[in-house]
Amino acid sequence: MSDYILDKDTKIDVAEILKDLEHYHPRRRGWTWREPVPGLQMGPFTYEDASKPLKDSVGLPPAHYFGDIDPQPIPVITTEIASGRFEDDIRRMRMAAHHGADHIMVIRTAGQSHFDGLIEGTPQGIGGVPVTRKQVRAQRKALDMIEDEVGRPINYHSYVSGVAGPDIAVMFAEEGVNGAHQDPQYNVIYRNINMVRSFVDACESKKVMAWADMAQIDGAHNANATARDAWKVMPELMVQHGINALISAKVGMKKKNICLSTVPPTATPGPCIHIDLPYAVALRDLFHEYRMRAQMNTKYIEASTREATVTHVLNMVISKLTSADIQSTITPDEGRNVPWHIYNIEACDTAKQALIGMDGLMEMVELKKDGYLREKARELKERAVLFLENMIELGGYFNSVEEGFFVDSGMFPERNGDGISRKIDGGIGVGTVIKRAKDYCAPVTAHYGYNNVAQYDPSAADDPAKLIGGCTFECPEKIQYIDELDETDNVYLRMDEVKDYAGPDAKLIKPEMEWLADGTMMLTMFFPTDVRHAEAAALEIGKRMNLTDCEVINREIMHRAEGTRIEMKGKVGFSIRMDELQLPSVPDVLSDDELWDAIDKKPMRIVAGTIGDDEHSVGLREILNIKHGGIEKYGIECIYLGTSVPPEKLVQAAIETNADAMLASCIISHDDIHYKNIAKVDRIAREMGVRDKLMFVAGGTQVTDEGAREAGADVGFGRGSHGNHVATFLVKERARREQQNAR
Ligand code: Z97
Repeated sequence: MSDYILDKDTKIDVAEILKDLEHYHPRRRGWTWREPVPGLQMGPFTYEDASKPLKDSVGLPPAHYFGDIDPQPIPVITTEIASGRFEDDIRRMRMAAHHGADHIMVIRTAGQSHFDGLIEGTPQGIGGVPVTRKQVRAQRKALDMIEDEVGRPINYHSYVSGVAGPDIAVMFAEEGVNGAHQDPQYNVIYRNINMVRSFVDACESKKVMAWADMAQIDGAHNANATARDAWKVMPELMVQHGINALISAKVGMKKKNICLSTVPPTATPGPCIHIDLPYAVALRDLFHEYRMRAQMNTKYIEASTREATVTHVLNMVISKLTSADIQSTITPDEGRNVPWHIYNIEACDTAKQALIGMDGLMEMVELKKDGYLREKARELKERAVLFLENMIELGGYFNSVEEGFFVDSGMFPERNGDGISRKIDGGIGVGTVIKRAKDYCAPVTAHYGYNNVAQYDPSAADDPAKLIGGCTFECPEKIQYIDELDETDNVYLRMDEVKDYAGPDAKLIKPEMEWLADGTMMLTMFFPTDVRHAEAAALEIGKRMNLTDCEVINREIMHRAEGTRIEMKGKVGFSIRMDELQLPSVPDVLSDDELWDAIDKKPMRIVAGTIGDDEHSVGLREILNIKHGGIEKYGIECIYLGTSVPPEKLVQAAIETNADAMLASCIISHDDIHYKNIAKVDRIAREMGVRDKLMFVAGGTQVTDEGAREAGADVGFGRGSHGNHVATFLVKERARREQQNAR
């Protein structure tokens, strides 16, 4: 086994993950929920609905105001990752985990439900990427390392539906996949896979998933996404959930592992909470024994990330007012159809921010027990029950599907006759279900239904794999691992093409949105014109900036004639050498707390002015004023002398007020007047015998630290300096001088 481990400040080396994959086996099975910590104390706050904090993570942008805390909500947070290159997805998973995702869902983009077996290797193919054993193993291995890094188990997830469902379920159980979508209704309705076959396969798949303690997500969200009007299928959604949940429980899945995939069905500008909340309440009433996987509404999402984010947050208000055990975050990715790193991460942050922001909400508010909410919820449940009764009258599920009962655009019992209809003796895999022969025997663990093991060994009746000394579930070394099969389409070739950009020792760098070195960047621009001209102008600008593959991915009208906001993607054709980058120096700054503390312990007073004939006071005020984050903020007493202060007056004022420091600001720089005036202050202070006692800080847009020190100041602050930089210098310099004097 390789001894590769992650270093928190170094990029993950995907090549290392791929090494020795043949012998890698996952270290655990099963789904993990977060550990709630009621009354969690973090920084200055107490949380009611938070879970165990992470060891290493990236907090929300304002976290630094609160001691860099990163509280984690209770629901598991999902991110869906599938850029098409699993090797790139591994890096995205690490970023997502650090932003709070602990459910990484790899979506299939190849219509894999129609593949009748497992796919090996890691083909990129055309038209989508299949989920394969190698991909799953590599990603689980990477996630095993990432979960150590963040200090929380990460659930890895993909799909078991489809003609090869049972094969995939077995592979997932072997490879330590922790959750999967499994719903025979998905096969039937959306993939036209034969219904008899789908339900038989579902039993086998669910049995395997139950053995592996995997969480299951159903496919009801697809009805929302497919229906003409998503809110009209609310009664049917409950029926779909019920069918899959009950079959799963009967096969032996624990109810706490059966998750309903629920979506607030409508979106703004509809009055969405008014419609979605009664539905959410009804669903939780009916299915209180099961878990809720709250996905966001994707049906009505457009390319505006702002809009998608608000929808996401409104959906999470519903989650909070009702419940969500898993909170999904697919959001703008899906609407924009651009699965970019930043959108995965932003959506994780949106979930974390919204849920933590609503911490403790239900201690303060309560959903009404009567009136519209409860009446509407009851009505929806009644409609669902009627739907079920109607199915029974028709002879059951199969007949109802033939009758086009599902995804009809009418709100049941209204019917518009436009539901999806499938034939009992039609669809992919029709006629493939064969009754098991009397002597049928499968020496495998977690097999559904009749299995005549006793004919060989009665003592193996409850443990068929005993016949062969354990199957792949008990003996992972029996798993047949097949590496790449396609010499022209595999991870090694893809990685070779971008090797100079990859890993901790990358030599080159390019902007990236989706795949390593894809060169893609997004530009946001505003044009004072209508949408057509704006779009054409954007593309022309892309061309003149030498970008290739320019495409407008979002356009928002500010006013039909006055203006349009455009977001455009394009690719740069050049790379930058890492060793030629000019790295900005790291400013030496103490934290706000440290600065407050230092001034609190020992007060400080300064005098300040723009010196010579300089009337430009804006910069100095930025450095001094509390309003602008200046040094006053830390309790430093500032005596502002005004503009055009003669150098001798600055020194005198410092003496008269018994100040610790003089701050001289000089913007005008022709004939080096700024440095000449700095030198004057220094000379006068020396002549008056106070230079040693006074710290002398110079600043201005044309002032450099080096130039200011040469002219006689103790330090120089140029463009981009802030109050905390100056305060840090003053506090540190005072301490240095005190130490020096003590010696
Ligand atoms: C999600 N946001 O949460 P194929 N089985 C079920 C599914 O829902 C799906 C598949 C299989 C969505 C993402 C929609 N769901 C995508 C119950 C897909 C996928 O290989 O595309 O046929 O299977 O899931």
